[in-house]
Amino acid sequence: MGHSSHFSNAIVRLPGKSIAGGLRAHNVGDPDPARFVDQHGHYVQALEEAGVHVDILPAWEQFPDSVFIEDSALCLPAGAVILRPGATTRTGESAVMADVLSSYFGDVRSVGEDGFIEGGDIMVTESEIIVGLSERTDAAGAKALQDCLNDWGLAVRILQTQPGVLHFKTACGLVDDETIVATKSMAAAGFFNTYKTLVLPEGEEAAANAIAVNGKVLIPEGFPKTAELITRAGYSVVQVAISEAAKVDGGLSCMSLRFTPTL
Ligand code: CIR
Repeated sequence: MGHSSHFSNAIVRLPGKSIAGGLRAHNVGDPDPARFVDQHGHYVQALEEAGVHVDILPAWEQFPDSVFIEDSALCLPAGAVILRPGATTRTGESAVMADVLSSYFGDVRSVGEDGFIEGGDIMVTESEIIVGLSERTDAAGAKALQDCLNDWGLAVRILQTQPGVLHFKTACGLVDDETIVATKSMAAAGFFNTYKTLVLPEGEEAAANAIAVNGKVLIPEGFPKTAELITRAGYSVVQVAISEAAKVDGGLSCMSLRFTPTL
């Protein structure tokens, strides 16, 4: 029952009509805003069914990618840290997060403005915080996070996310406090030697961004071999449809901040 997989609360932000303007590495067509809202509702329901109280922020049309709220802040047992997204169209998303998170945490800090760091590049486990440098997260941003967390006694390990992978957690996710599901390539990189790992079946790499929530494992719908792999490993798997988020490179972790408040 550790802090990296058990949470009482989550914050999400509704997708806006501007979602068609969301960033993506490859264009496979725009997300349908109404369908996205519907799928988002089911995502919220899956979190609630896992015992999480979900607070829903309104859509923020000015920032098409703001539904991917994980990239703007990091929530930890001792407090929250406001991040600084590295995509220029997203940097402004974090401006409101200190206000939002001060209702839940007595200690809300900020990485400042020296570098860039997005939540998708941060994996919180029981023993450490892993930061993957990427196109969105640079060394200065990672160092700023490390400095922020010094007096909370949290170890930060900085790695290089593999080329062509948007975020570190695009290629891996936590399924419990000590087990990580990862693409074959990420699992082979040697990052997770002190963890148990489950290697995703060939062709189902897009299912890597699983999230562990209070004993359940949420995975994207449409990856039957992954569902079987994780179920066989003894987990209670919940499949969530995220086709619209996926069109703009969004996954399960990025659509919520999951935490247990200190206030
Ligand atoms: C972006 O490119 O920033 C968004 N379209 C997707 C962000 C996904 N975030 C995440 O996986 N943490």
